[in-house]
Amino acid sequence: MDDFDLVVRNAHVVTAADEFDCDIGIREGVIAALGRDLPSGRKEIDAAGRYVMPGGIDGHCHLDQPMNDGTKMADDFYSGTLSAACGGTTTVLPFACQFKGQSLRAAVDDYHARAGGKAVIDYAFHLIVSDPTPDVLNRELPELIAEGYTSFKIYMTYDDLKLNDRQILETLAVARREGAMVMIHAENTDCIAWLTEQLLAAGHTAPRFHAASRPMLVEREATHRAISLSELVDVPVLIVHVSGREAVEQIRWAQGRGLQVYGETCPQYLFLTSEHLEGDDLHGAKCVCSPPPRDKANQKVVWDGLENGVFQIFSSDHAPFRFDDPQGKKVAGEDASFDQIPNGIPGLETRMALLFSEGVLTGRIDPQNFVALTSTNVARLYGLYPRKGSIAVGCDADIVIWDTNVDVTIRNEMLHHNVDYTPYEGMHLKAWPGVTISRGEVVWANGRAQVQKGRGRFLECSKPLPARPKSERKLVREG
Ligand code: DUC
Ligand code: ZN
Ligand code: ZN
Repeated sequence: MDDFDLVVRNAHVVTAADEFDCDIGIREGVIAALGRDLPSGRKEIDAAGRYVMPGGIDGHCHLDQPMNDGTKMADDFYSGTLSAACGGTTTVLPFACQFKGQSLRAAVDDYHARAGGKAVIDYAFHLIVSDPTPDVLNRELPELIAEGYTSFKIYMTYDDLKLNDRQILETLAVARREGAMVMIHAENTDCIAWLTEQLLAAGHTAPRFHAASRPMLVEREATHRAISLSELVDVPVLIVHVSGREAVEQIRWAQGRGLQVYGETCPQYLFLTSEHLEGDDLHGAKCVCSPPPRDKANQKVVWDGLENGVFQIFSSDHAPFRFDDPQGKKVAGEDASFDQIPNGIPGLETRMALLFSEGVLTGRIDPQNFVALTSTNVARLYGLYPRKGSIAVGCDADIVIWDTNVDVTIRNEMLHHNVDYTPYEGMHLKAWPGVTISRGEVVWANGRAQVQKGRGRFLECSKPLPARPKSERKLVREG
């Protein structure tokens, strides 16, 4: 009789804090022992010489999110989570999005129906609050937070989603009282509308003008305002998908003043620039996302922010729209103007390898920081720690074993998403996840997915400690 279901032998384990060599013994999906020369497992994997890290947690992705503009997301919970697993991610947090006029509860129920029976790795939901009526703020949101939906996103732009400053204050106050983490999409909506009008009137309709309609000033102003509103309410906030210097400066300024302002960035701000939107045909639409990618100098600023602690998390912001598809990037036809192109790019499967290859292997990001940015901090910020986000006794056995002696050229056909392109086509990487283990089950190995549809479990999130205002923090341990 074996002691373990699975033993990962000779692992070079990296966590957000440590680096050590050991065997990992897994029983019933949980890490049961770390040690040298552990007894046998029913199944064994020899990881000699390889980095073994906590599975990635993608804290920002969009899967099968209902749309009301004629578009349809290309990935549902099956293709999206399959793609994530093949890229070394073992937990995803997509968004249950409230339409204006809809109850939050209805959005959550609908989203469960979309996820159930499909996901191949574990998942939790963020909420998107777009209609903060008194009933939503006083009843629905507190009830949902208590049930394990402990983070939500609010938007400062998009007519269908945006909140005004008064609504933001009221929503932040609920987050403070109830202990939820608030993610903010910070772009000034009126500036974007005004610039868009000017550009279209001048006949500037090509995809590249998407970037011109959302310059960094627009992000800077909204980021500053979001920070100010959160300071007024005395509640932590997380600024998502930060694109470059101007927003980084605002976040660093706030952090320097002791405010609890967290930052997220994404691969598109390290590896793409606004030049990827160029061309007079629609091809630039493939890289239309918001905020838009900036320039090379800003890529450096974002790399610096990952190194020096401005950013706590690195997420894909996977928002999958097919290019050659009337429900995707071409929803408004071949001659669409930039403002009619759905915003978002795919990236669930490439997120981890891009940062490992171009960050860790180049020495820009140390291995512990890589784990923090891609897994541990995500778990902490969204109430999944310590079940997720580490390699320690008692954690779910969510593990990625890295291949680092490889030469991978990214091709869309090798990816498992349902999108007909990747923005990273042709990039050469020196690392790729060799094995992904989700709750003790191998879901990706030897270049093959081994997944059972629907095996992924919904995760209720606890109230995250980083969402608690410093003024209210007290650590209590009973017993
Ligand atoms: N914001 C996101 O978070 N994702 C896709 C598009 C957007 O504007
Ligand atoms: Zn956003
Ligand atoms: Zn997003």
